[in-house]
Amino acid sequence: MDYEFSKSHQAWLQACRVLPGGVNSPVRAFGGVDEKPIVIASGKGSRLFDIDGNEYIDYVGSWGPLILGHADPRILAAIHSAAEKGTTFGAPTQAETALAERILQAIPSIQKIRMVSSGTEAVMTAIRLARAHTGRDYIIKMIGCYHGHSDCLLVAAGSGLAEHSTPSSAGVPRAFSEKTIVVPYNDVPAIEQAFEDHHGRVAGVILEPVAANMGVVLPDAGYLKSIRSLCDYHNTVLIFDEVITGFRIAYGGAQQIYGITPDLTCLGKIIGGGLPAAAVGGKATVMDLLSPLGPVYQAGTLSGNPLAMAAAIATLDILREKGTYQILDENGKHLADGIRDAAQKARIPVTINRIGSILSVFFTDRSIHNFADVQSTNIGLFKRMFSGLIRKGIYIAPSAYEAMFVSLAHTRQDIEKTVEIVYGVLDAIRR
Ligand code: KE4
Repeated sequence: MDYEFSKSHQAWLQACRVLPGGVNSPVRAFGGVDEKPIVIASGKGSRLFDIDGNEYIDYVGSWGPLILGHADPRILAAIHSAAEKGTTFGAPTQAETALAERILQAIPSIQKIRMVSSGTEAVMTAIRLARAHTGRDYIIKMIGCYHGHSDCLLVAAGSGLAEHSTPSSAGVPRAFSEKTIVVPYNDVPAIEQAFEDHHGRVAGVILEPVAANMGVVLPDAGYLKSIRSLCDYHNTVLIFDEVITGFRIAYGGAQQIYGITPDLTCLGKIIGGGLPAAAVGGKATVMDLLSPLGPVYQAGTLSGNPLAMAAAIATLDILREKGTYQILDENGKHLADGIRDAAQKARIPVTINRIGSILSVFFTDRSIHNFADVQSTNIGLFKRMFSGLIRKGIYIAPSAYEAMFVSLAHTRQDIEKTVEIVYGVLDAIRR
C-alpha cells in the first residue's frame, strides 16, 4: 500500500513561511527529486518515522553520522550523563582530550587536532593553515567533490551545488574563487597541468580520497599516490577531506585503506556521534600555527562541545571493537549485490560503486570515474526510483549525487526487504 504524506506537506508549507525553502540545509528540500520533503518525527535503529506515521528503512543516516543507527541506547546514555553535568562551558574539558587521543590513535597522520562544529569549519581551517604554512594562495580541488560551503570552495562543488548545476554560489566575490583551481577527479595530468600553470603558488590540494558527493566515486589505482608525490614535489599541503570516509570505510578512514598519508585531514559526521562536531588535524608543524600558539586565527563558541564529545567517544569505542568494519562491509556488499541482481532481473542497466558501507546506484551501463561520467547517467531514472522507493518505505538520499549509507543497525532482513522493494520499483519503471 503506497504511503501518503499529507501531514508532512502541511508541516513543510508552514516551515516555508519562516525557513527559506522550508529547510535548514538545501538538499533536504528534495530539489533533486520530484517529491516534496517528508518531515521526520523520530528514528530508531535502521528505521525512520515521519509525522504521517510512515515507517522507512533509512539509508541516509543523516548523511553519514549515524553509523550505529538512530537513537542507539549506548549513545543516548552517554549524552544523558554528560548533559546532567551541563551542556557547554566555553572552557577546556577532559572529554575533548579523550576524544582527541582516540582520533590520534586511529589516524597516525594526525599529530595534533582542533575540534570545530561542522565539516565546513574544518575545511575552512585546513585551507587557511595550508596557505599560512606555505605563504601561497592557490588551492586545487576536484570537480564533483564537496567540502562544505566556505566561499573559496563553492566552485564546481558536488553535493547540493551539483544539483543546482551552478559552477559557484552567488555572493562569492570573484577574488575569492579565482584562487581555486578545479580539475576533474581521477585525472593526474590535469593536476600536473594546474601545478605547471601556477608554479610555486599552490598552497594546497584538497580532495575526498573517496568521493561521495557526486555519488560514490572511487580513486583509480595510483591516483592518490600520484597526488601525494606531486604535493611532495611542489611543497604543497595535501588535505584529505574525510568528513564522510573518516571512521566510515575503516576505523582509520580512507588513508588507512589506501596507505596514503595526507598532511591535513578533515573529519566530521561520525566524530560527532550524531551531534555537531568536526575537526581538522595533521602534522604538528602545521597545526601549531593555530592560535593561540601561532598566527592562524580560528575559534568557536561550541567547539569541542561536551555533549558531542561524549556521543563521539561512545561511538568510537563501539566502532573500535573487533569485526565492526567487516560487518559494515558485509552489509554494504549484501545491499549492493542485491540491488545489482534486482536491476539485472528488471533489465535496467546500473553501475554500483561501493566501498565498505557507502554505495551509489548509477543508471548507466558504463563505469563511473568522475563528475562528467555521473552527469551522463540517467538522472531521470534515479528520480523515478526514489519516488517509487519512498512510497514503499525505503528512504534513500533525495539526490543522485549522494551516497547510500548502511549502518550497524541494518539487519539482513532489512536488506532483503529493501532489495525486494527495489526490484518491484525497477520492474514497474521498466514496464
Ligand atoms: P558540514 O558543514 O555539512 O558539516 O560538512 C561539510 C562537508 C565537508 N566535506 C564533505 C566530504 C561532506 O560530505 C560535507 C557535507 N556533506 C553533505 C552531503 N553529502 C551534508 C548534507 C547537507 O549538506 O545537508
